[in-house]
Amino acid sequence: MKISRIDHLGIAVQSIDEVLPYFENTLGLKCYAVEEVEDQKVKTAFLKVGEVKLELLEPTSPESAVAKFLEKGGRGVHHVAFAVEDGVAEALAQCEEQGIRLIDKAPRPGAEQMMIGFLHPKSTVGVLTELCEPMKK
Ligand code: CMX
Repeated sequence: MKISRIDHLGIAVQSIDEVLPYFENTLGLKCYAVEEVEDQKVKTAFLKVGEVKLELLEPTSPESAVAKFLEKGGRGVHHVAFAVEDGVAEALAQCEEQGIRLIDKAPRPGAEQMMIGFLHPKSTVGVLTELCEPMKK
């Protein structure tokens, strides 16, 4: 697969409203989009740091993967998302061929008009890994 860049870092938070002053006032970053991703049961807020984005993730349901992560004591960086040039479907297929455990067998829609697919952290040295590409127009 060809990874072109880190697209974003996902950061799990209990409340976007509570943490935004730190990112905006202390770090001087600007939140440019807030979006709910129903499928993933999260509300997201995006900030740009150069080419890389930070995605703040607030669970919208106790069933959310992010809610479970926070409940089990997880804090801070939740996942790393790589932009793939040859498409998420192809990248997932290549990973599966190499014995990597997939969370998503096929790409699904995520925030920011991206198609996404997750690899299981047990297969990726403990780092929950997202592969993503812009949705086709
Ligand atoms: N990073 C690293 N490890 C993680 C993790 C994370 N974010 N989340 C869970 N784990 C680990 C746990 O620590 C646990 O390890 P141990 O067995 O050693 O304790 C193991 O994975 C299993 O964890 P679990 O609590 O039993 O959680 P689940 O199996 O129910 O779910 C996962 C884990 C990764 C499969 C699930 O969180 C998932 O499907 N994630 C992908 C979707 C997602 O995260 N969506 C939110 C973001 C959406 C977006 O960006 O738009």
